[in-house]
Amino acid sequence: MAIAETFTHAAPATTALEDWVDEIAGLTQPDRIHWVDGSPRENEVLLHEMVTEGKLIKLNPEWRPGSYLARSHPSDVARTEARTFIASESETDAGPTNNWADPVAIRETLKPLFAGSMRGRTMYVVPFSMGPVGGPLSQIGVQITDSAYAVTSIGIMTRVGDEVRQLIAEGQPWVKTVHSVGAPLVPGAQDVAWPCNDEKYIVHFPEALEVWSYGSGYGGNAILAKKCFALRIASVIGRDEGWLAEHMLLIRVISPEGKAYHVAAAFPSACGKTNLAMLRPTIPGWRVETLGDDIAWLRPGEDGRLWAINPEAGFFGVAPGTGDETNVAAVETLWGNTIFTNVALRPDGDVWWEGLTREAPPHLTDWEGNPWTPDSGRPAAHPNSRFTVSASQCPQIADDWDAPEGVPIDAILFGGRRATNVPLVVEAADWSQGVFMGSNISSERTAAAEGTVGELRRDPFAMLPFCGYNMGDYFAHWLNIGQQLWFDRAPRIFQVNWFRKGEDGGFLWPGFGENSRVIDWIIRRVEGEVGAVASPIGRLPRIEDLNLEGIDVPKANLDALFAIDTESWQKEADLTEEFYATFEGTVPAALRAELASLRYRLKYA
Ligand code: GTP
Ligand code: SPV
Ligand code: MN
Repeated sequence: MAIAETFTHAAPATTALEDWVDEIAGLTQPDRIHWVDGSPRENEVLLHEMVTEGKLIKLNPEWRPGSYLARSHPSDVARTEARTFIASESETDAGPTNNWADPVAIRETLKPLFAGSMRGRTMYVVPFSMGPVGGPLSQIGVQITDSAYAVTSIGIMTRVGDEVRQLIAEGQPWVKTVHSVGAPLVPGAQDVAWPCNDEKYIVHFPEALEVWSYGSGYGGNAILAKKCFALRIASVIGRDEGWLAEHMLLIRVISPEGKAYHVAAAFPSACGKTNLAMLRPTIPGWRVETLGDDIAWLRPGEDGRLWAINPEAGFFGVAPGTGDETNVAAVETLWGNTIFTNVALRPDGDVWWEGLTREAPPHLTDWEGNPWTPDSGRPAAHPNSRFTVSASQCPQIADDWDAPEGVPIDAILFGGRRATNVPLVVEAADWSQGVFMGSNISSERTAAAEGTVGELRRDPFAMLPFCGYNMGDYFAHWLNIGQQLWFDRAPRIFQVNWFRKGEDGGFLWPGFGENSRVIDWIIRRVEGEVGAVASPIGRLPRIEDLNLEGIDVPKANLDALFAIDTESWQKEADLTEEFYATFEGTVPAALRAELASLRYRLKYA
């Protein structure tokens, strides 16, 4: 029996939803429609079907129960920023950092692509909630997709179920998202393991609250609840309603005295969010509980504090570099019930990637399905290979991680991957200097998006690929949010950089669990327990205030980690000025004033 027949069942009548589903089915012409209910049994059937169709490899249940490996098409391994568009009514609303598309024209472009694009396939209708269903900070949406891989991923990353259809029936606003891999099957044609299309479009309609994605099966292009909705569309909703949708991890830090603090941190893609989210402090007495690893929605509360939720329900994390020595909590999270994409396969039916263990196994099948040995001269796992796993499996997830009202934030961190210039940690004097720091994040490119790895680019608030509206307006919105927080209750803002390198090209700071030493200093600053040294770029720690007990970081490294080279910083200020100049005058005066005072301090300090 076809799966659609097995699972089609009575659900609350939601005319608007059903009309829309009919309309999309009329356009895309699927063979079957399957209303996804999010049940474990449905998930099992979908996974089983994909194994039968050769789309997933079932891993050896002895090592990795309930887990699967997907191998993407070699061309469909990361977000495609050049094919990602914001189709706002006015071009200025998308500018200058997004690709803008005229909404009327792009709908005309998309229509023939989607016409018949689901022929021979099942069209899945997936109702989902971002944040706990019905929560005050939560939002709902529906994804239509012809990819079962996307359905099972959405099932892990969001809350899927009929309660969402109930909310839609009750008239709650919802976001419409349509996804097709763009690979219709003509009768009798053999399907491939990873259907996709060379032509790709990831198009957002912020006014209509719609996302249309064509041609890609990869995470950020296909799990539309994630970057497309929870960041690009949600940032627009947040602009209009007075809150923030951010590319941030969320943690609770518990001090040796037993006091809890909440920290949100924005780092660009593949720059350490999942790692910090699952931090295992190396300094005695400190504990970290995980709340989220990629996205946070933050809203000023009536108490003058900034409250945050993680709208997701799972982790779509970078595999390479995840091992017992770096992120043991992630390794433990991945014990089972995980979908891996583009990692290597071991002969015993388990998975492997660079960094999982110190030594590579002697024989593997690489992410493209070819035989691999350690002297093959290429990575066994794709650098952007990922795991998809439920947040609830994380051994250090906070008990109340899905509390609908969220948690109050004490500190916000901005960071990037910078081999030079940016110190290990520096504190902003106030909200406006903090927003200035956020607006200036720059980072070396990683494998998380197409482009040249290693090249330095500006990535304000780690939101360059994810802000759904005008970046200058977004800066102003951050400043406005600050004004709604009561002065002494606003989170303190810090800039961090785990990636500074020495002259030998090695990292100056051991990173990972040792980052707890930086968190310790940050919390003691929040508590006003330690002083700081003024520098032209912000407040630096006094070395004697850093807890460095039990690690062996040479004095020369410490000096280098905090060295502020005035000349390089003047160049950095020039780059900021050039960057701001691309904003056609929309950079708020307060940030231009921050730049001017930075220049002043660099000159006269
Ligand atoms: P996205 O999921 O793409 O948003 O990435 P992310 O920000 O969650 O990055 P993640 O934590 O997955 O880290 C990406 C890479 O950075 C991995 O290879 C990590 O091993 C490495 N990394 C993370 N933290 C540190 C650190 O403190 N020091 C060093 N040297 N590398 C780190
Ligand atoms: C990122 O690239 O920031 C990710 C992966 O977290 S994706 O969902 O593809 O955007
Ligand atoms: Mn991310």
